[in-house]
Amino acid sequence: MRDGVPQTIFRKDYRAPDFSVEQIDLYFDIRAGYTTVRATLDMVRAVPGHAPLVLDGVELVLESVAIDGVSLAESDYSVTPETLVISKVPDRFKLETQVRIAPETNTSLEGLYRSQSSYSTQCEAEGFRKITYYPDRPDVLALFNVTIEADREACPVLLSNGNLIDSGVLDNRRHRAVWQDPWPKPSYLFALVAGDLACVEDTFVTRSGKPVALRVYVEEKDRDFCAHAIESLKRSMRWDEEVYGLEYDLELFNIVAVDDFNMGAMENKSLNIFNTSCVLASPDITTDAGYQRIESIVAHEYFHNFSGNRVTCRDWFQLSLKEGFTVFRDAEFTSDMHSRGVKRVEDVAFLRAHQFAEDAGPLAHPVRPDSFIEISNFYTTTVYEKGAEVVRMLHTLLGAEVFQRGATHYFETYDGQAVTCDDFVDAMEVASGRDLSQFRRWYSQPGTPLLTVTGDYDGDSSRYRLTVEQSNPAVGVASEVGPLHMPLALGLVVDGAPMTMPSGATTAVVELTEPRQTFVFDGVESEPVPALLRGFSAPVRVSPEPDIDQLRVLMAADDDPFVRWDAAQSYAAQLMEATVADDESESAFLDAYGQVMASDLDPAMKAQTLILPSEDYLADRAAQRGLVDVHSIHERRERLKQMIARSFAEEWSEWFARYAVTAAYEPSAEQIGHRALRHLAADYLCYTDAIDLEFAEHLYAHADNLTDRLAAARCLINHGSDLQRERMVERFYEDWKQQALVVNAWLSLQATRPHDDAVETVAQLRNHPAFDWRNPNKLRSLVGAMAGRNAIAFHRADGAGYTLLTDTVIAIQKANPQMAAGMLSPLTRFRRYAHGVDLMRGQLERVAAIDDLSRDVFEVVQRTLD
Ligand code: 0A1
Ligand code: ZN
Repeated sequence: MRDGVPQTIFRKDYRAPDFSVEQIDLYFDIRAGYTTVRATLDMVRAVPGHAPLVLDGVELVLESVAIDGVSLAESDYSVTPETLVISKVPDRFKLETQVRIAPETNTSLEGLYRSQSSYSTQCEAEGFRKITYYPDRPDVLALFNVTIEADREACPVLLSNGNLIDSGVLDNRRHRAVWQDPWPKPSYLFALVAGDLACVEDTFVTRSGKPVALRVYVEEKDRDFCAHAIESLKRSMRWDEEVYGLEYDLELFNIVAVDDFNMGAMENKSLNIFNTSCVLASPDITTDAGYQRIESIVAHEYFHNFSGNRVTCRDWFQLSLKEGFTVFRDAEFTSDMHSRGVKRVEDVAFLRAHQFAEDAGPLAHPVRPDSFIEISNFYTTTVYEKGAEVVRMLHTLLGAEVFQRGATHYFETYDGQAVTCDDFVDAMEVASGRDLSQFRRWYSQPGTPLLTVTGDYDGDSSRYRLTVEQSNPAVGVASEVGPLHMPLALGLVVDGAPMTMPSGATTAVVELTEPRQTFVFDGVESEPVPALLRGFSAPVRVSPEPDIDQLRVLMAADDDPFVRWDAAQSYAAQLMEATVADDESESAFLDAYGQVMASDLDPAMKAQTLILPSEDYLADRAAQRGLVDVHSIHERRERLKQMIARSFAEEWSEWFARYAVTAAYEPSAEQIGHRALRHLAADYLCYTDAIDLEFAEHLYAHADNLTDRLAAARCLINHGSDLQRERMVERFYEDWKQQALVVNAWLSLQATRPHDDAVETVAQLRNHPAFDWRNPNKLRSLVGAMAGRNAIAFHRADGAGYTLLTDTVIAIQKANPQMAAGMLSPLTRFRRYAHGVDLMRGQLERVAAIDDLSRDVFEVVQRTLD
């Protein structure tokens, strides 16, 4: 580290701000090469005393500073690399500053920067300090007035938050727009966009009859790709009215698409900024999964208007207050719009493959972290997805109606305030009249809890006793915070059917609060198979898993889609993990697999159930038993695929024909389900001997959509001859080189080919004209895809995969610290792997030795190696 060891910030040190800002008037003068920012802050001392004024500011060139109209001399203030300090200020005053910034050379994509031909901002979490001097913390809420001046031709569109209250033409081909946001907000929700963008417009009428203009701004060439985002936005707005009673609070809602963006999207008040990959859609550039992802991200950002913007976070340790809750809200939205079962299964698969691994590794942290060096490193699956699971558990414990009352109470009580996770739980306590103090432990306890279960059936008394013990291996058996409070949505399958509980339903929600607890069920006519976590009612692991006989019962007879899917996953996983292959178990598995194929499950759910557990999930399971051997996992999975392929060879051919979609492409549930089954069949056909992959050539040639094209290309690239692969790679690029997002998919296709030499391919592609080191989507699609989604290449025996990732991280870490730190993530799991522990650690040490390491990367490396 160049400037000494970066400072750790602790949650326990939180202090309310010394000053509040009632209003900020911002003036931007955008010129080629530099921008001048004038800020006038109406400031009030909030805590009596004589504390100096300390403002955050990074990479700003200070040109002037004045208080109440009087310029300050240099001796009146001091400037450090990250602050402006004025030691003597009155209790109420106007502070005026003028700074110069350089968006054109801002490669960090935080603050104001240039992407393609536009200027845009990213201020969460601490980007506003790269725009002007300000108390850049979420508990300082102010009214923002923003004036933007720029060249009329280069930047015909000038946007900021709130309402446009004035605009006009100026001399020298320049023009101006004045925006006023009537809602007080923290600086992280500020946004500005200036550029030459096309606008696609629509209207939404709120339930009380108020029209809202909806505008999506994109590059002219992308004008035709906005319809899906607009429809998704309208559905989200309606859903929030219907489910949460929340009606949009301005007359305008803008979405802007930018190509260079570190994350998916950002919920700036009334001016959401999106990564192009999360908003632009058409059958040729978007997959089925992409359509669904766009809908859920549009919804997520819209829902933040209340969970995040109207009620915001007191400090960044409370990030899950807005993120966990908003992920829960967007998941419920998707479940209501589409299939609840499929959505739950997808979310649990993601949580297990990614969050469980994070929670078991060196970067584990509570949903509400206790300390950080760089907050950008905490936009994690723990804060987002586990945070959402915590909210979901409240929903399960309290029931939908009480939860909804709690949410309404939360939005009403804390409107316009910056609050904490505890305040959220308080609202739920008020609505339910329940004591949730033990439940709060979820916010401070890292690690995935383990439930150890034993069942005891007594036929004479028809009584079944289920004993559940909870522990948390990551933090030791005697966890610091004590046992957690969690809902178990239990069912019992008796004689091939779910038993009706005394409540009349087949599920009983029981509450686990003790380290060890026994639940008793009477009137159980024969030995039951317990379904422990219907709907995955708590984010835990369960041991022991049901045995194969029990899994077969659950797969066939339980009435919960998650339990059926989970049983199928477990069954396949146990078979792949068996130390010796045994014909009898294999044929029993194939028999069960065939039954699912022949079942009347809806197509999307059937596809989910038939897709074997991912290598990531299998790796997480392996890590519970010892070290992970990714090559053995891959080989075992491939072997099982081969078996399934051969056993059902005829069915796969038949399915490939049967599930061909003849109607024009639309991302409807029916078509998506059929394509999923067809592509599953195509994948299995690649493992049968008799085929020369002609079906894949045909699929590509006749496709009218990206989902089919990628499925076909994957068959040819992963299973074809060298010639077939090379031809496909070339043809795909020639066909789609004009569409950046499709080119990204093309990069990923090559980066995820499960073969050693994907490392060399990726290394070479970094020099391809389609690659751009400064663009996060390209980095993620190429190097990120190899490291995160190609275990065979990444964990190559000679360590070339690790070296390639590390070289990339080192190359970008100064220019874009956030991206670099995020990309390091696969290396942080190094303790899990039998293969290459030393090599992986060696690469982390190589990064650690760099002397001008960014704060972001420093923190990740330090916490990992500690
Ligand atoms: N709040 C956004 C995520 C986000 C976070 C940080 C960003 O820049 C570093 C950008 C976006 C969300 O949850 O969608
Ligand atoms: Zn969010």
